[in-house]
Amino acid sequence: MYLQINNRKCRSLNGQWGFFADNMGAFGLKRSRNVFEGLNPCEDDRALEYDVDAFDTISVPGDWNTQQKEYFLFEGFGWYAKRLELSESERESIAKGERLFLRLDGVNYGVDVWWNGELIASEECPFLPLSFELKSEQLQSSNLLVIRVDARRMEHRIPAERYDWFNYGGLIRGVRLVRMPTQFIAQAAYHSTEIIELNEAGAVVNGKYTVVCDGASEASSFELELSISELAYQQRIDLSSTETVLSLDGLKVRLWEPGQPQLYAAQLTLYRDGQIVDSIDQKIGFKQIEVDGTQVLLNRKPLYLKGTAYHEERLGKEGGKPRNLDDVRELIDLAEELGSNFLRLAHYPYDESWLAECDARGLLVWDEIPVYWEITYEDARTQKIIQDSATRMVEVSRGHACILCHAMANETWELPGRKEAMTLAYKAFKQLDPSTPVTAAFNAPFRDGCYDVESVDHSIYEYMDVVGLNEYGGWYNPPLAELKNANVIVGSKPLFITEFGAAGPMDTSGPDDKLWNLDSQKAIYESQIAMFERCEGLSGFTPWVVKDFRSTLRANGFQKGWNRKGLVDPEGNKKPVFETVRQAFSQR
Ligand code: GCB
Repeated sequence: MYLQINNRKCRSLNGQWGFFADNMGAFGLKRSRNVFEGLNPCEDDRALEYDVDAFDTISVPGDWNTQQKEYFLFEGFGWYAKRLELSESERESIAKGERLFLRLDGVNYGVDVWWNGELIASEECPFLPLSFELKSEQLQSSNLLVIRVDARRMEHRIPAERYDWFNYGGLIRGVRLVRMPTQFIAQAAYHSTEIIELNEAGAVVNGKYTVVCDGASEASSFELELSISELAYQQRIDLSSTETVLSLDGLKVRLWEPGQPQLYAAQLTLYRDGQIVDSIDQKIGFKQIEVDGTQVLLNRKPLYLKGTAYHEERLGKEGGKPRNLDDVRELIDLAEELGSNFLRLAHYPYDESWLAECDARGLLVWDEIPVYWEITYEDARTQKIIQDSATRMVEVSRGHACILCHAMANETWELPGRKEAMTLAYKAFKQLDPSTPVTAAFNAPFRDGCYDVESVDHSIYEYMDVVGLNEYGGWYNPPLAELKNANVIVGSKPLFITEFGAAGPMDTSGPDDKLWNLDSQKAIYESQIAMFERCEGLSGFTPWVVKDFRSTLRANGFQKGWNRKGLVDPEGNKKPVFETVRQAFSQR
């Protein structure tokens, strides 16, 4: 289930955990499984060889790769162990009906969870929040939590075995225990703003609030109240099912948009037989996205995207997943310095703190499920991960004001079963968040001096509300000289460039037509940007990529395990192209 955190009080389990790197996947087999049953190795010979209390330690959140040298290239099973005390009063309240959930904010990749030796969950829904309920009878005063993270790259997974980034494994995001009342609001998301009237002072809008409650039984009567005090707005309804969609009509608001990120505090309260049983606070924003021919309209105005594209990798020469909010903020600061209005959070779902930051800063966001390059669409396991990822990603993001579009793929092509499998993602997106455009990033060959996405027969193209194009003119193909008169064809839908770029290793220089130096990187950018300016009707562009990032695919002498196409180097030092892009954005 998806348990939204909002402002709920949680007990953080972040910090030091026991850790064992198991390259054979040997634990959990036969007698060795006793290791996570918490048996005392001195008292019980079945556990003689294993002792979770003697594991090395590791920090959570954090990938394991950048925490110790010997884990750097480790892609197997990582076993995490933590002992947890629960007070008598905590256990009593849970025995009386309060509920307790273990929440993993995001794991790479698969996960199995044992609570006091009992397997309570096995999931493959990478990078997204997972919650598991712990029942009163499973709780003791001292408990052992063991989590196995399976970070192997596998053909049936998304992404599959080959991709251009680094496989940072482990409990990459926070872990917490969440105590909830018997009946509670599990999810609440405001979305689908429709502008009815627009003037200088603001707008009159309609919108929808989807609320999912858990535990509400027929024996009692439940009511749900929404209040937005700044707007003097209140609505109270009887709950007839666990999922409810509230219609908000005729609200006079200031709209949310880049440069004016107006947010409002909303409060939802759940009543049982007239008594408050649960309540949450969240921040919402009102913005309308429409597609009009080949234009994207934000609050009825044409939108030109000045984008910054990311990997979720922190600044610093080691790389690694962000470990705290400051790491995330430093990365988003770069987009603001560039003058961007849009972040492409490529190629997998990012921690929710990115979305909250972008809500507050007024930056639009593209989120993306990891359907990347080769995918085994016909495999039922793959289909399930695609559908679960699409559903969970949108459950997390749809209530955020910053969301511009949901992406179902990056650079995929016609392999058997593609359309059928991607229909699952499309339906999940549209069912949960009908007003947000669906998109994907496509390749198009450079033919007759042009890039034309519609010249390629992509079976998923019909699902696109807006289209992303990745092209690497000047870098992969064609050479820089041919870019001078090149063009991008905008077809029947809004099109924006989701990737272009060139590598620029630090401290290099050279002629424009020779690759692998900062000067030719800049020349390629200038030529590319000139092409975008020539291209009529283009909806914006996004350089690939803000920062050099680790990738095992990148193995020449300039790369040494890093994709060097960043506007800044791993530590955040700016390359000359940073200024090129900043200026181009400032002229828009
Ligand atoms: C692409 C991919 C991106 C790569 C990039 C590159 O088209 O979408 O993940 O990192 O090219 O640098 O080749």
